Amino acid sequence: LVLDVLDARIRAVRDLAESWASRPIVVGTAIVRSGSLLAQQRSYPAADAGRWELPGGRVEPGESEQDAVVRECREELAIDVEPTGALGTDVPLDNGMLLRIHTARPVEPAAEPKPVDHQALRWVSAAELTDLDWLNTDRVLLHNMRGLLTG
Ligand code: 9L3
Ligand code: MG
Repeated sequence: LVLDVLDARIRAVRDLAESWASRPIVVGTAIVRSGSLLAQQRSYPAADAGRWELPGGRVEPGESEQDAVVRECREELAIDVEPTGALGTDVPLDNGMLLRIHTARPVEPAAEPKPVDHQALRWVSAAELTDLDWLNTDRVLLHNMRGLLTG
């Protein structure tokens, strides 16, 4: 009986780990230039309109996270970036996906990003980070964002 209970526990933990590992990934991108971080203001859905996030979106089937970072930054910012690493830990989203932040550098620092599908873009200094009304999911990573800007 004890072994049955243990076995059930082990199975439950393994199932949880597997369901977590198989969650679709949404990549966010932390782009730093001259000591500021690029944030964008959502225009949809209505519940999130006006709130700020790191650029990014869902990783498509067969696509690497790095490829998704590059594609999303082209689509949303109209700039080319090169992924350079990871930031913070995964944040669970309401829709069952996981938000995972990558760091990236603009390939051409002089090319100014444009808000293709968003209300606005803003380069934010460490001191200004808390001025923005971040999405709750991105707010979780504020201390990581600050660390990126203050070294
Ligand atoms: N999301 C949260 N924080 C972010 C990003 C890029 C995305 N920094 C959430 C918002 C949506 C979902 O992930 O619920 C999919 O993102 P998108 O495809 O609407 O950008
Ligand atoms: Mg997006």
